[in-house]
Amino acid sequence: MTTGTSDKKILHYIDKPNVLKEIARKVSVGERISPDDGIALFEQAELGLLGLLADMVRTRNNGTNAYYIRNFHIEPTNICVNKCKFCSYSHHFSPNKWELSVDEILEKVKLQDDTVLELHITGAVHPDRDIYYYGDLLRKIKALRPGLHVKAYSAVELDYMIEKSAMKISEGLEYLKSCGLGSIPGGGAEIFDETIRENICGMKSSSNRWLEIHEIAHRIGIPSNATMLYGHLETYLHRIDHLERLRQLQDRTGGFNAFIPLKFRNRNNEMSDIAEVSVVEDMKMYAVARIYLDNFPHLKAYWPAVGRKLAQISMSFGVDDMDGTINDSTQIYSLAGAEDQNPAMTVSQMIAMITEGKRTPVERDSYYQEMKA
Ligand code: V47
Ligand code: SF4
Repeated sequence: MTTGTSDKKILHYIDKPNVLKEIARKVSVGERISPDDGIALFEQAELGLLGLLADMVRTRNNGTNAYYIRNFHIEPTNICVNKCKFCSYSHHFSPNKWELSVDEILEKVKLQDDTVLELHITGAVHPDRDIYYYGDLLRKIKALRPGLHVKAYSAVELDYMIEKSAMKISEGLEYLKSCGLGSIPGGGAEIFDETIRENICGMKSSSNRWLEIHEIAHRIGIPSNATMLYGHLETYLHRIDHLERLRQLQDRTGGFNAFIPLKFRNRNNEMSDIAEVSVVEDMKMYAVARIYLDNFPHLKAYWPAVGRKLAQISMSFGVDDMDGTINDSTQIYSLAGAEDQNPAMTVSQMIAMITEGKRTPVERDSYYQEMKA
């Protein structure tokens, strides 16, 4: 297989250590890289090489397209049974404590115009709310806006509500699907390594449980995303272990749409003593994820978390999805110290950001179908 210009540029790297030469060869012919290769990329490859290799994979999957969606978030509550050390959002750390009523949530839905295609619902794990509460909420939202795709409830929220209702995971997911659940967001994955997970979010659902919930969701026709929280206590080995577990699951089901690396932000939480990683480290993370996850169709930069500038640059390191317009509807990252305290982007700002990054802006729906003007 040839890849044109990128192939020629890669010759520039022929003097690199053998291991990088061999990785470059594998990527250029579409061969899967190994966990050791992934570590070598993190440890030895300079950004120029990473950008080229990630760009090859991105181009193969998505051409010059960079996708965005008109979307908004609803965070129903920040009252949480868990106490993750990195969290600035839950009632344990945030200055505010809230639980929206169903009517208040429906009011927020009514405020959005018909061009908005997707609602992302996620929040804390409320001790008193069960699966019927959340199923009923989905039904009411769909009754109000049948065409709105609802991507809702992280695997951690799902684990709690399904367990509370004494259902099997498959029963709980089937029930929520029948109420209008369209897909599952990628939250709660954090870092799969059990020792680090225990340290930073020991009360949370286990890694195996997170993977099991996504696997069952895929089998019953509910697609999902996957995330990884990076830039805290984890090593490159832990990052590759996380990517490897996701790649294996995706080989079995093909149900993941996008992978979203989430940079640890250190304001107002119990891990504030840990410095945030550099932009170089962020770009490495995007590029290695794009190269390693050869079976994931999309790599997303979640701009409210990393800032617009970093998201824009990430398009040269494998990213093809800029998430969406958001409409100032999420607080998770503003509370943790992100640059945008009221995240909202107009479609023209989104198009300008993508065009300046030399990509083709494509408005998408939740299934990555292009929206025709
Ligand atoms: O699981 C919480 C993360 C996630 C911090 O699927 C933090 O399209 C960094 O998963 N620093 C929830 N990260 C958000 C999420 C998400 C966001 C956007 C799109 C999608 C999608 C999913 O936020 C949590 C956790 O990993 N998080 N606190 C923090 N201080
Ligand atoms: Fe609760 Fe989620 Fe915050 Fe953990 S990250 S404390 S589960 S809201």
